[in-house]
Amino acid sequence: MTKYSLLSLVRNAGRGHRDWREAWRSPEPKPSYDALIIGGGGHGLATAYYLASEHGLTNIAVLEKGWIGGGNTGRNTTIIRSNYLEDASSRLYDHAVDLWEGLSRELNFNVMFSQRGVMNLAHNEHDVRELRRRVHANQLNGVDAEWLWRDEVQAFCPVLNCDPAARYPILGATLQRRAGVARHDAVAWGYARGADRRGVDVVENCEVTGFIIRNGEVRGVETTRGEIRAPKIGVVTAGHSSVMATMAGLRLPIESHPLQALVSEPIKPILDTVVMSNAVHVYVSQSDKGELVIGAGADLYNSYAQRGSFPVIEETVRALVELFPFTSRLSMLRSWGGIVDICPDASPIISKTPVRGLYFNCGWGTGGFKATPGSGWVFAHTMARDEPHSLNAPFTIERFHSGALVAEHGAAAVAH
Ligand code: FAD
Ligand code: PYC
Repeated sequence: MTKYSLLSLVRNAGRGHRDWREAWRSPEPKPSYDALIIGGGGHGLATAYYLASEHGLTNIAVLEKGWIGGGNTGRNTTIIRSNYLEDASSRLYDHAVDLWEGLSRELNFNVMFSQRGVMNLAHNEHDVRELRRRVHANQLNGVDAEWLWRDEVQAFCPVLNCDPAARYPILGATLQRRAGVARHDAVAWGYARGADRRGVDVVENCEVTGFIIRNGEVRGVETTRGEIRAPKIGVVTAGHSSVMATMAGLRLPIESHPLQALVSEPIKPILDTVVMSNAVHVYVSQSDKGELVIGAGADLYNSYAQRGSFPVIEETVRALVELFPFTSRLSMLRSWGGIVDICPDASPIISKTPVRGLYFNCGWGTGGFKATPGSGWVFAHTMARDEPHSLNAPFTIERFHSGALVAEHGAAAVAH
């Protein structure tokens, strides 16, 4: 600890929880801006930050119906990796990992990016073939990926049940060492503070209820706090993308499902990597507080409720105990759900729309947290230049007409 941070700690401890400087302002929305972002999750806030920092657009606002980070950004299990199969996805997600590596410094806010590695387990011959194919594809794309056989998996993660007599024995695993986890709230807070300091208005408790569209061009939005005009509007409302599209007279090829997660009581450090298994279906990491952070597949029905059904939790915990038998005596503390918008090819839409000036960034499904900085970066480019960056050009809405899908169901690694 430096002399200055010690002084700051003493000064702040001495005054109790009073007179904290706001990390970002709470401005009244202005009647008009040069651009609006709808949705104050990580992706929306990152878009606003990069619009200001990379493209000089500072007369802009983020409109959030609740509180920033209260959607999927604050509800996810924070796994970050870029080991996707298709070239287009590898490039997009790996660009995000590059940005994650410098993000705490860029924002001067500790997002606690911890590159502890992510393993995807193989439990049968099909898994082995499919995952090794992905390792090869990743290596060809410059994404760090390794294949581990069972003994190497056991050495890398000693608490994992690698008994060959297990019901679904572990035959091997992929390992991406640059992958890991980050602190989800800090990502929203860091981008909000960074955007605010560049002049962006972050407006919470402001729900968008309609679009003002004239002659095929977007002119503004109706909100619970009045009408706000802008010639460019980016919609980044995971879980409600179809709802927003309908307001603009558009239809998206998206299905919305609940996705749940849960945490155990805190325990001493025991798991220093991230383990994902599709076959028994669970993924798990250990938080800095000591809780095991656990998730699995989406609930199969469509819903806009931010909670799922108990059988999914039961199945998830069963899989957890199978892979980590020591967890059988752990109490679970709490569970929650988010709503994930899933495209037919399990890849996102980052795109212009048939309405001029209206852009959508959505469909990240069960796996968009990892992309947050990269998604904001390319979406800011798309909005500022009115054309996609080469990194997101394959992810337009038109692909559902042309058939140029980016099929990533395997690498999405979460059943839906
Ligand atoms: P959000 O954070 O949901 O932000 C959208 C915002 O839009 C919300 O705050 C919402 O209130 C706001 N909004 C909606 N409608 C309106 C309106 N009309 N007006 C104004 N505001 C509006 N991804 C990973 O990469 N790794 C993981 O480990 C992972 N685990 C997950 C686990 C769970 C349980 C869940 C639910 C998701 C998980 N994901 C994971 C997916 C990831 O959370 C999302 O893809 C990502 O966080 C989406 O970020 P966002 O900023 O687009 O959305
Ligand atoms: O995309 O890696 C992922 C993920 C893990 C948990 C939910 N999504």
